[in-house]
Amino acid sequence: MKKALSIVTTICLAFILSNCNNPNKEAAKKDSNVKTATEGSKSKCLLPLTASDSAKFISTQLQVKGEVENVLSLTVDSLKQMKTVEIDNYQVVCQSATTGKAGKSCKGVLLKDIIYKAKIRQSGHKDPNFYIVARATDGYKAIFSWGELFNNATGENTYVIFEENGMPIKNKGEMVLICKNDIKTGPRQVIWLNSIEVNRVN
Ligand SMILES: Nc1nc2c(c(=O)[nH]1)N[C@H]1C(S)=C(S)[C@@H](COP(=O)(O)O)O[C@H]1N2
Ligand SMILES: [Mo]
Repeated sequence: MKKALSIVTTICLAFILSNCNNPNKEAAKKDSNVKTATEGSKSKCLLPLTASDSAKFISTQLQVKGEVENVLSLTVDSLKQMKTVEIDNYQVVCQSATTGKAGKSCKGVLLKDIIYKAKIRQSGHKDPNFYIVARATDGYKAIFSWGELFNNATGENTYVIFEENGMPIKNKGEMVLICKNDIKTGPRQVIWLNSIEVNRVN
């Protein structure tokens, strides 16, 4: 009898606790009618956006910030002043697909060179534990580690591009981050790129 009573009490307590007001839940409820391109594309890669919708996501500035000595605000014009590279046969392959679209030729700057310009606040060679977050205006993001960019072939294959097949990147731009040596290039391609953030793992 005593045991049955304690089971009932436990169930009641669990029920009460699960109904406690969770502020995150409330915020999520409130914003549930505001859909970003990323939320709407859980299964698709990008929402089928009209030109005027995608215009809202276009970013003309790229902020480089976080654990850096020089916070930068870059534009396509400032990237053009840096060492630019031609990238041949870049193919976007979605995580869920086996084959991608035809390869494109692109023009861009190595992400590594951008981060060199901003200069990571690194105290010495025993301070390599940084991660770099590339974010887009729709909330999409990709991460890279310091080791990948500065001590691995990925660093030679990760670019911020601003031209595709000789043309400025319009409705998916103005700048796009790509990592050419990823097996599936879709997940770490960041369209509408607007920030690069350097963070230290403490
Ligand atoms: N900003 C942003 N970038 C993004 C996405 C997104 O939803 N938002 N989707 C990704 C996915 S899942 C894929 S497969 C590719 C699709 O790129 P494409 O439209 O150039 O083929 O972009 C990636 N980059
Ligand atoms: Mo995708």
